[in-house]
Amino acid sequence: MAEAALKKPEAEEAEELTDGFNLMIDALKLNGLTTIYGVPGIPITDFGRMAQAAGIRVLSFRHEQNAGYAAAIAGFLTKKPGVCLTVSAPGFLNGLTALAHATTNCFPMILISGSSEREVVDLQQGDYEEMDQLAIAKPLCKAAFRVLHAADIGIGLARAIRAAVSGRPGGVYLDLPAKLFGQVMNAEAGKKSLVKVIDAAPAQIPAPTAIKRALDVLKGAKRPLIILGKGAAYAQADDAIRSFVEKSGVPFLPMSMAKGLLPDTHPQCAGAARSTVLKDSDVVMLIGARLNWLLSHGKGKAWGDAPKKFIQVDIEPKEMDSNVEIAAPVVGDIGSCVAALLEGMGNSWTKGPTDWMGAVSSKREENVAKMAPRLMNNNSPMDYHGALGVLRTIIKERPDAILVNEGANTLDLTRGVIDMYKPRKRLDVGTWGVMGIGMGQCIAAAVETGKPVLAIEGDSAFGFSGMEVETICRYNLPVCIVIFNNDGIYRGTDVNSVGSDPAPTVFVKGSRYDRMMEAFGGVGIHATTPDELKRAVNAAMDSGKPTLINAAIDPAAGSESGRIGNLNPQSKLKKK
Ligand code: OXT
Ligand code: ADP
Ligand code: MG
Repeated sequence: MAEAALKKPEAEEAEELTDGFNLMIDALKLNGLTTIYGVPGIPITDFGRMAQAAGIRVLSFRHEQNAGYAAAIAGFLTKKPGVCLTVSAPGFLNGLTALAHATTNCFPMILISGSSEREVVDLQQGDYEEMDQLAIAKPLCKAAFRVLHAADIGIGLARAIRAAVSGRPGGVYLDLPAKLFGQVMNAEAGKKSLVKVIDAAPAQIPAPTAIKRALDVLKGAKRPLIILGKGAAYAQADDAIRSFVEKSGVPFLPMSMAKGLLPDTHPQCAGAARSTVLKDSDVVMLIGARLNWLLSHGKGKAWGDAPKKFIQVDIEPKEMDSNVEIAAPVVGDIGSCVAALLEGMGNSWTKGPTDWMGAVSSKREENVAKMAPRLMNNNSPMDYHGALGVLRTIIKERPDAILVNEGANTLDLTRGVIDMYKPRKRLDVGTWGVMGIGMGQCIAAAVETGKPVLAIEGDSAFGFSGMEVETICRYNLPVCIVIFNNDGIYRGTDVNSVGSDPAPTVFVKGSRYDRMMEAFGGVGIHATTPDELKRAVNAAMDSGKPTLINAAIDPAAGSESGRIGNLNPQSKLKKK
């Protein structure tokens, strides 16, 4: 008896052990998830440290929402789930907007949050940061899982990865209670419990009949149009999409984040003839774009009176007929669908009607010519066009740079003015038109691609994530932020006619955002003319140093809600 008791500790010492911390790190690495965006704290502080020590890149933010937006856009850029790591309750909630945003935009992302003890939370006994996080996350994401046993970490992460990237991509929540991290188990058994996800997003091959139907509808068109959405950009089927568009001879309209999939300067690009092609087309083929508010739901004034037939290529069958009848649904992944369409076209496909392409081209040239002189002004204070004129040339000269863009006028005018030349180079507010994606997207774009980043930010938009300039400086990322500072939301000119408080849409006049960057060791510049702006941005892009340029824009230059003023209700009873 005494002998046995003496032997036991020896046997225990000999057993190699692992724990929840290590298993989670091993599971992430096994699946190639080697970057984490997050904010440390109880109960995941040590996890972040250990992950870093194990070779995972851990980017520590100032607010979880920005880390979440970084993870979401990392998912878009890489087709792998972007990982965001937060603490419990408040940190989790801070990350939740980004998780919902990822789901809405069809970006694969996993929000991993530490949580408090189940036994206490479920009895509502007031644990530290008590919250039933799984229940709260569920309606806001594609799937939500909780892992209670260290031996289930491998399966838990595998389920999260598959849910995020297969079919229509989206956000997934993974709940890891504090106790899980410290759970110890046999190292060999732990290793065996890990799962390497094979073929996480299996190809979804379209039915041959669907391909034939789509091509028949396209062939019958007199005024066809192809709309490319960010799903097409996400699919990374760039060559096939380009071949298909060129072989079809059909004008294409890129949605905002699909700009550059084919260059905006491509002869078939109808970006500068948007109203014309929406109104006058008779067959519209959507590739990875939804008929949501951004396309006026496929009906109404924007689409004109002529009857239209829609072809829709999408991985999500339920997307079909969501707003209008889809005459030719093609369900499958875009790579497989476009390859099948190309094959179905054979070698003798007749290009789309040339008179229609000609009409679109002349409308486009007309709009481009109308805008050109406005882009050349060197006014001070700057207007949007003068400032964008120089930034447009900078992107033309540096087509590999990634452009991040948010605001209202700053967003809408940048989208129209700045041509994009390569796929997945334009990142913006996406389906919700959400402000606050800016700095998170800058950080993830720089980290995931290693390319220089130019952010064009409204002063309001920047304020939602501005503190992350410290993060940009801390990691010394090649990010140049240009703030279009017009002293407010849409404009800086509103006045409160009845009291001394400022009007709700205006900020401190003449703010110097450039000094925020200087506070953290980055370069800050105040630019008052397009020439100054050009010099400052070129210097920043050449040096790769974190830079913030405060571009002083005429406070009266913008319009309410940018180009979506029609969605902004105005009271007829308002006191003047
Ligand atoms: O064909 P026509 O003749 O029609 O012409 C079109 C094109 O053919 C032509 N065009 C061109 N011409 C010449 N050359 C070229 N290259 C060219 N390219 C195009 O130009 C026109 C217009 O083309 P476009 O833009 O393609 O077409 P259109 O009709 O605009 O397209 C419709 C849409 C709906 C697809 C498009 O407008 C779109 O994508 N819009 C997105 C809008 C959006 O998402 N906006 C952001 C939200 S606004 C508001 O909600 C804001 N908030 C509230 C808030 C939010 N959002 N989030 C959170 C978390 N909290 C609060 C706030 C606080 S904005 C905001 C801050 C704003 O202030 P800032 O200081 O940041 O910004 P400033 O406004 O600058 O002050
Ligand atoms: P945009 O805002 O650019 O118009 P949306 O976000 O509305 O684009 O639409 C993107 C669409 O692309 C979604 O309906 C989504 O299901 C689809 N999608 C995403 N990835 C793929 C893919 N790999 N294959 C097919 N469809 C995809
Ligand atoms: Mg503004």
